[in-house]
Amino acid sequence: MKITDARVVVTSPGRNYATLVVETSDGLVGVGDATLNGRELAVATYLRDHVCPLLVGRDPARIEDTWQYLYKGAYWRRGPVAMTAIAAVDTALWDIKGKTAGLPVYELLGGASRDGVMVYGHADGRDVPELLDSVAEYLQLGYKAVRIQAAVPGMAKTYGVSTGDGQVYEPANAHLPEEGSWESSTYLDFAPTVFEAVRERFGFAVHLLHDVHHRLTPIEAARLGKALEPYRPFWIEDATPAEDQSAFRVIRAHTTTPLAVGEVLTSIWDVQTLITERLIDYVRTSVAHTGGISHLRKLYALGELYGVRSGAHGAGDLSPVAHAAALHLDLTIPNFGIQEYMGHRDPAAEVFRSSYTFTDGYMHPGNAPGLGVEFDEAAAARFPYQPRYLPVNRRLDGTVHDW
Ligand code: GCO
Ligand code: MG
Repeated sequence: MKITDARVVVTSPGRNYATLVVETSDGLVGVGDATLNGRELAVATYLRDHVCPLLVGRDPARIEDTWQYLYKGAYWRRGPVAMTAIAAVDTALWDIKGKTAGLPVYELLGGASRDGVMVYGHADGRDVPELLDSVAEYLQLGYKAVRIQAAVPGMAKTYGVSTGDGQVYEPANAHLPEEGSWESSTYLDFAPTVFEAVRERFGFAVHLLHDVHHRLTPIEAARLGKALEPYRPFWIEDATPAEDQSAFRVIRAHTTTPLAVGEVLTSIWDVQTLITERLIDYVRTSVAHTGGISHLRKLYALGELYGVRSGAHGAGDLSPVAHAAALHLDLTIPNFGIQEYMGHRDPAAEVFRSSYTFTDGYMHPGNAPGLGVEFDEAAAARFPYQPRYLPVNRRLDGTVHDW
């Protein structure tokens, strides 16, 4: 069997998604998610101009060899654009391998290690009462774990809080990035009161997660971790900017609150110190941005050695193809922790027909051969790409801060 065609489709059914479609001489089709939110066309170009021509004529069964060929062959290593492009190829080849074998991908990865994958949903509120209502809705749906984000008083916009007009909470603007505002001191006083209110109303049986989105200094993050200890968070995420691995030594020295990081990290080398020095508890690297199933599986195996569990990024800007791939891997690894699940807005389901299921807080990838997601190119053509930017964040004095 040979690869006969590889093409990238960028479509916007609710938000932008880039999808790699790989066809074989046996008539099989594999898909991979190539979406890098706000920089979609960079990955599309990387694939179209530099990778697709190399794929045609290759044996789709040689997944690891193709991974190494694209990674080492480029000479320029790592980085979100290259690693998302390689991830898309890798994922599509696993999809094809599953379809060739007539098996769901998780069976090829060693089979299920659990019955279902615990996922967490995103509760949010423009104030604490609204957040409490949002948490109640998730619990009603059966979620066992909920991420809680509330608007920080005095800030024009807070990350993770929807504007209430049906827009996803990461407002993407067509012309210029939207601007949010931030002051760490206000946030640090406010965050524990949010946890206190949620625990008071719902008790301790539900897992509570919180995303700091890279905004604190190491000692501020340490203070937050300590302040939240009585409320026993499942984790605090991205407490400091992720690229500074040594920051986590400071946070770790001060608090037992579990730490998660990694959604912007793209390789096993980016988390080497974090894992081998046991500086974190959950690693958030994703199938979509971290070189695909093949590379993420190695990264998780490293985590297993050091007691670090998975907690993969699964925001709505990772397509249903990436979500399916994540579920297959989550189902198999011994050190699974939790999987983020934000869902996808309509009309994404018209373009991506997925066979994964949600029951009582747990997801399953389904038993269709391959990944179990069909990509409808005719439907995709109805939703053309729309230029969009993620927001920029400023401190109250105007200084650009991490968003
Ligand atoms: C999360 C993430 C997302 C990112 C988004 C960027 O934890 O879900 O932080 O919300 O901001 O994926 O494109
Ligand atoms: Mg995050």
